[in-house]
Amino acid sequence: MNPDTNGSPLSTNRHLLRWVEKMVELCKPDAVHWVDGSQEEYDGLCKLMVASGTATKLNEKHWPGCHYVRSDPSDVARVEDRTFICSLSKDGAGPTNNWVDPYEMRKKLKALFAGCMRGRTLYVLPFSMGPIGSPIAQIGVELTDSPYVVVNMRIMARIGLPVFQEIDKGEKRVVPCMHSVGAPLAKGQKDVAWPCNKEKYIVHFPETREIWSFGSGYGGNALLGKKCFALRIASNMARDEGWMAEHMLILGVEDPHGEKTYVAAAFPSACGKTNFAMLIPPTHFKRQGWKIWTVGDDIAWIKPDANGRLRAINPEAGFFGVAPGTSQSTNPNAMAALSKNTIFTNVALTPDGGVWWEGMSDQPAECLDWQGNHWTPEIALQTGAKAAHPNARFTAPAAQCPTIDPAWEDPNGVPISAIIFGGRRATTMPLVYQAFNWSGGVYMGATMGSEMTAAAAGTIGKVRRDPMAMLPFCGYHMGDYFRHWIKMQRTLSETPRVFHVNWFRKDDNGKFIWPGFGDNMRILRWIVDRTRGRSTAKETPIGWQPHYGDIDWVGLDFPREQFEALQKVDRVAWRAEVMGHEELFLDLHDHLPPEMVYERELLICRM
Ligand code: O2Y
Ligand code: MN
Repeated sequence: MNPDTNGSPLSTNRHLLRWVEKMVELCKPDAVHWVDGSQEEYDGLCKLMVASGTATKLNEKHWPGCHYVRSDPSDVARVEDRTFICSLSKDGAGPTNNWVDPYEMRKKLKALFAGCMRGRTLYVLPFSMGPIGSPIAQIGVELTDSPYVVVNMRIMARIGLPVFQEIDKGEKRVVPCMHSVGAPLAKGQKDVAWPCNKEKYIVHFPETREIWSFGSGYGGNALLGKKCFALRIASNMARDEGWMAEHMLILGVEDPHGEKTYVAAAFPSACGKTNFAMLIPPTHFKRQGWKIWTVGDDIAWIKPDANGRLRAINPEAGFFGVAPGTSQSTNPNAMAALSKNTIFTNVALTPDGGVWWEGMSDQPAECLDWQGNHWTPEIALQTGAKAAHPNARFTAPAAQCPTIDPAWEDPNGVPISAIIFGGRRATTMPLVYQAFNWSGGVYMGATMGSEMTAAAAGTIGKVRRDPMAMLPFCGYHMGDYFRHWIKMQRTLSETPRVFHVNWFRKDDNGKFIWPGFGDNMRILRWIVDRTRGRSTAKETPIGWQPHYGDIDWVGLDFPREQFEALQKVDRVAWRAEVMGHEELFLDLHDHLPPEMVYERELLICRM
């Protein structure tokens, strides 16, 4: 049967038309919809999802333009164990990625995708990661049978007609992204609210720059522009073309003279990346004229310009943020961003047609939890049931963030002066220190990590290394990735200064020493001052650290002794730390650049 086409193809690109034809032949959808990206189309798809029971329209008065979706309880997060890098050789993917022979995987995918869209519509969804026409932007086309994916992608990326026009110019390579929830419908079979498949495959073919995702409709598994393209495939492009695809937020610090300094920062998951990207400075700083501007909260594409300076774009157009814990007190900018035109997934639904999640505000007297069950504070006390899933998300347009940087869509990106790495460490790692130089900075990023909080036996307190926060997202061998970082310096006239922060050091009573949130501005200011050569520091075995007097303490009672406890470099603890670095390096040894070994040796000598 020929599928119905809701409107004719919106592109004349022969390669695209032929590929769509081939994939329609394989997946056998009932209809094909070429996505134009218009508001009318978005509204129509939302109505369709409401009618099918996938979405609920929220109370228009309090949540204008917002929708609520519950996923299947088995499909609530990225599935790292089902994520594959199918490079030609196993060695190309390295020991930190799942690898399957690409020939075998293609056979498997062909079988999975055969007829997988029966009873559904295939959406041809063109998207640009980065402002359309930017020399740093890249283009993809996602073929998906999920209207939820289309509406989320409209918030998270630039999509539709202007992207088809860009494709038709034929100047840029298009990354093909196949996606199916893997739940074909037989004739007359009623659909479920969140179709998905027990069997999940999130597959990347780095050499041919292809993505195939089957079985999940959720987040990073399904919105293929995000982790799959902007990190796993883009990291391969970046290595081959001399740029960097990083799991980093980008923010601008404006000083009282109006001078802006942009920094990029990599933190592992659950370390407050979105909050840091939207930081509100303490009152005294605000009075002086310091401002923080948000460029992005998750991914940075960083490229040297003609003068050898690194410039970065945020390839995304929205925030796919974790809802629990987000509130007027922790992140008022995120709350403003998500106040309209937002899609909420797996939060709780209140009786007045609004949403709620743990940490947002006082508990509602009752609501429906993320699985549709009646929830009250009493039930929560008795059973421990959460109203929102811990990985519940809001998909909100970045343009709605009050601190969005005026230059956030500059096609040439913003100049990056500093890179910050961070982790969640109760001990050992000081609040802040600066690497001595670029290769020391690469070592700092390569060895970063967080203490595990999962209750799995024997893992609490153990440090999980997450180099540059890229462990789940680097699309090739991690050792080669470090080599690429080292090599980047050769193309630069000026390297960014590199810093490490740890907001999570605890005292002997297990209490956090540092207040965090807005007070992180004090540390950020020192970082900016160092970058601009305006502040002093003292040399320590691990790098440069601020003196007590180098930090602006106005408005915070933080005695010198407490600061010293926070900044302490404990040589015994650091010896154990360096041994921990060895564990990761052993896995990567045959691809490790010599600089990593030398940096480690130097660190040991200084200890
Ligand atoms: O669970 C998911 O699919 C979302 S993962 C995610 C979303 C936004 C930003 N970062 C992440 C991440 O895992 O790093
Ligand atoms: Mn992320």
